[in-house]
Amino acid sequence: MSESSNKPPLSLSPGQWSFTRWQTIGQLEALEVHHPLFEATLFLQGAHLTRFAPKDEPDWLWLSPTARYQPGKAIRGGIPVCWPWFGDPDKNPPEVRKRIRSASAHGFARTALWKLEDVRESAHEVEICLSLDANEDFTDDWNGHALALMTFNFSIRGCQLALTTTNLSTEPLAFSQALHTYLPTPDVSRSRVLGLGTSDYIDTLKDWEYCVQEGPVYFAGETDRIYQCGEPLTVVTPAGSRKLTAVGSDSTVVWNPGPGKAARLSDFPDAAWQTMLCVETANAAGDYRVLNEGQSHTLGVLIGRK
Ligand code: TA6
Repeated sequence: MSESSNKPPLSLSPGQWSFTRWQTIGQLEALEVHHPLFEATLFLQGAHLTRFAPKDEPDWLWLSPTARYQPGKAIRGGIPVCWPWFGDPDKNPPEVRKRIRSASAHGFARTALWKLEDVRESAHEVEICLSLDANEDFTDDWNGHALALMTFNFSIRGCQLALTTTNLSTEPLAFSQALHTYLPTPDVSRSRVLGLGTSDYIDTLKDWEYCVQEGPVYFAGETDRIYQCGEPLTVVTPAGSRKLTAVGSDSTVVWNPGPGKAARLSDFPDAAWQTMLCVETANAAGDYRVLNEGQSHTLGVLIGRK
């Protein structure tokens, strides 16, 4: 994570931005970054990064060709922010579950409108910070009060995300979360994830049975696992390798819908399961976090070159 000492200079308003500009895509507001060294697209809804590509390189993130850009609709692809719970509410630990009043998966942050807090630009990087005050406006979904800050740092090295949660209530706050990264591959059947070699995991497709990983994770149809591991991972595809380095995480979700679920997913072409995979930096299952009043926790990931 970039230290405050070497933060790029602050640009106070859109008029002073050199590389960043507002863009309307579909019905949503986005920030487009056109830097000499990289490009990125970031939506205010969900603090949702949908595109990051260093100059002269293909996009590092997968985005559905049938994604929709409508208020209240999660964008399929990029890096959805799953917060203040991950996955099915009923599959969360009781401490997390008791705060959830919605039946929706992955929390409300990814469809909420975040506030732009800061844009910093330099010859080498762009940093963008957004906030979400999860207050009484969200009581239909959740019983809690917390501030979420999402900081994105883009450079030629890659893109790093940091999601900091601060408990603004007087009660301890239990929550789960994930940075739900979609990655592209020419062929998922010839792709693998390295670094989970001996980890325990929950196989959500085998009635949430506990299993032990042996060696690389391959994809032979639908895969949906919560690994008890927060170590650096390498995703190897026929197009090359990508390294994911986590911060504040001891769980990683690996997912591919396979042909069956792909046909049931929204905004997802039936054959698209063959050209994507998700490696999600998380605090999921037993790795949920509890914050006392005023305490903070940061979940982060650096997506970089191997
Ligand atoms: O992270 C894996 C997962 O929980 C899968 O079970 C699948 O549901 C995926 O997330 C996508 O969820 P979404 O709500 O974005 O369609």
